[in-house]
Amino acid sequence: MTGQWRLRAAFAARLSRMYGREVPAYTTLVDVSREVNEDVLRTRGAEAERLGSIGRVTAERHGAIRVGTPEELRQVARVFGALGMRPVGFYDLRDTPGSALPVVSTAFRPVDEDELARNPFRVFTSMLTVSDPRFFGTDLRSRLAAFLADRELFPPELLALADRAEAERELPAADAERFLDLAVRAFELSPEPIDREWYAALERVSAVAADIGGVRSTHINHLTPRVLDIDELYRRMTERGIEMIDTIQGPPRWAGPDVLLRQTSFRALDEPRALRTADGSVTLGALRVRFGEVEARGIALTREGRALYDRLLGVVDERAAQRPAGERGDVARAVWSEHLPPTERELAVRGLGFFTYHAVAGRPADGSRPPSDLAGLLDRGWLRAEPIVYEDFLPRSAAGIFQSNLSDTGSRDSGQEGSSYDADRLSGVMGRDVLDPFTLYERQRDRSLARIPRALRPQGAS
Ligand code: OOG
Ligand code: NI
Repeated sequence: MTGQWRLRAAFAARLSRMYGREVPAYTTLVDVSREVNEDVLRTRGAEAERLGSIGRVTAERHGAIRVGTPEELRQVARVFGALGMRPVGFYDLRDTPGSALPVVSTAFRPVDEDELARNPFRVFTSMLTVSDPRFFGTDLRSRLAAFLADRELFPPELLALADRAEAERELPAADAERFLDLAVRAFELSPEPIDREWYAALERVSAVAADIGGVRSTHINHLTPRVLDIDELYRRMTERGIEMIDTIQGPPRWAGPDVLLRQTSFRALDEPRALRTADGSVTLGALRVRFGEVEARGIALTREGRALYDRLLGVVDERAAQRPAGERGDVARAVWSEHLPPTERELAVRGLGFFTYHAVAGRPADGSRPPSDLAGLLDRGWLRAEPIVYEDFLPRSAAGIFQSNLSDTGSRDSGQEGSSYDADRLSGVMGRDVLDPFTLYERQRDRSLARIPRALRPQGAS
């Protein structure tokens, strides 16, 4: 029998092999990431593993895929359900200024601590908002709906195996093999010729719409390794002649604790694709839709911490607007130093970051009674705080990653009323709850508090 987490780990590993064959620069990225991680481990020692064991970090990937319809999203949720991955978070990228991104998204990932520790594979999954009149006029919308209704992304055999794996939380070895084979195949780039005119019609609205609705299959858009020093990674990739986008998205590099998520990518590569022209002949063309991305993960922020982060981004925008573009990093670092606590302890005490709390064995031997506040408990050695890693995504970085790899801005009719999508609507579509990331982190913290003796529970903590 193959249990769910082994299925998930095997799927991630096979997807990685497949993607490496399709996009050789990805293999370079994985190699350089591994080198950087080994170097960081050597120079920083145990501290390097504070946000995850080297085993976890080395195997860690996130993927991104894009589907066209609620029905397709429901199906993909079944495939990920088989792997113990649940939808977490809702991201609406449609209002991104400057580019047309007609998608709403969620991320499928494991939610339990031990499952995350075994294999944290996650997939950022976007669904085309076909019914949003800001992007698609009546005629294009009905042609698009008909095109999408007519395609099949996931064969019935795959879905049947997925349902079984989800219900039984395992599959017999031979079925597991078949499931993995079909699942990886569903995300390969299809050699089927693309209708050039149809693709171009969608591209005029949005390159993302064409990538999703212009072809009869889906494919993995990128697969992202995790790295312990993303600035060093950026330097080494650039040294190898790989042209990276001009920034690292998310928080700046600074002397304080890493929070949330920092990401960067290199540009989409031209890939040869067969194109069918209006007269029916097939020619070889090239499309640019996929790219390489890498990320560094930090500490999850509480709702208050996240609100502060979002506010600081606004401050950075304002100040950076008055300075040359190359100085944004310096501006961000200055803003960070003014407003964010420089230590993990402070992040915990000010309620800005998520931690688990643990009673320290052999606590103070001077016979004193434990203080009642978190700061006292930490400072006097009664409790130890371990950071909780941010397992999710950032809407602005996601939009930036989508955008930085598009050559055209596309078009959007902002005079129209957008159709409303939210987490509830996506939950209804999938028949599964889109989980709230904050609630998941809170639960993890609260479980740790419940395990420590009552006398050591900080006042005000739930
Ligand atoms: C997804 C872009 C978002 C991330 O890491 O924020 C993303 C896509 O391009 O389909 O993957
Ligand atoms: Ni990504």
